[in-house]
Amino acid sequence: MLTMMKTTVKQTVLIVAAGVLAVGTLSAADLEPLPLKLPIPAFMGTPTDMELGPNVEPPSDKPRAPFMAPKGVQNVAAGKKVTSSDKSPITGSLELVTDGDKEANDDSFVELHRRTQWVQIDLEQKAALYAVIVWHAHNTYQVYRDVIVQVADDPDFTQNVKTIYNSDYDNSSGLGIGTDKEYFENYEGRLIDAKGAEGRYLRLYSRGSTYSALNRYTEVEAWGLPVK
Ligand SMILES: [Ca+2]
Repeated sequence: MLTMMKTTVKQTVLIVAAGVLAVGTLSAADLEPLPLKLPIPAFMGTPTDMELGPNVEPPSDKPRAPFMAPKGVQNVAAGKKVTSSDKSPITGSLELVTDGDKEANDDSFVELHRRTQWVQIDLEQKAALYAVIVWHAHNTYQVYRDVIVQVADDPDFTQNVKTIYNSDYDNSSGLGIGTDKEYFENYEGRLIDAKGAEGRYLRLYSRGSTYSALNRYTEVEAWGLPVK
């Protein structure tokens, strides 16, 4: 009897140890919901009269589920310098992309010219990114085209380039065919799971929307941890 009990305890210890190993480097205790602050919704409900192509994610009338990220992540894009493919934006200025104001107001966004354009944020040091959230324009129903998001080690995007989102299903922006969904803009912004992608520079492309040929950026957040 005593021998049997000893064996059971020993087996239990082994099973627990194997369980811990199987979880990997991040356990549930290391995660917490991303502490997002959302802007005021500029409209409610979902559109009923817009035709949805097969590449557009049907809009949801439910709040987004909390996103679990490593404890201690910060918006490492906050207040950081923004550059762009468009040297003379039509409306607003580039610092509005990271100024923390993501309300659907006329003074919250920069608006770039037509066709494919990008904004780029210098995070000032390499970071492991877990979630990138972009608000293009949540003032009215619309779907942005060719949303492509990349991280890289250098400002020219030649070193260690990683694409974390690409909805350019017909390669009209020339960066390759993407298989991510197009989606309706709303006050929640689009949360992109960056899966720990590392880089110092973050670049976001777009090619107008179903509402406007222009490219509006209200805010971009990049939640991550510095890489030493
Ligand atoms: Ca802003």
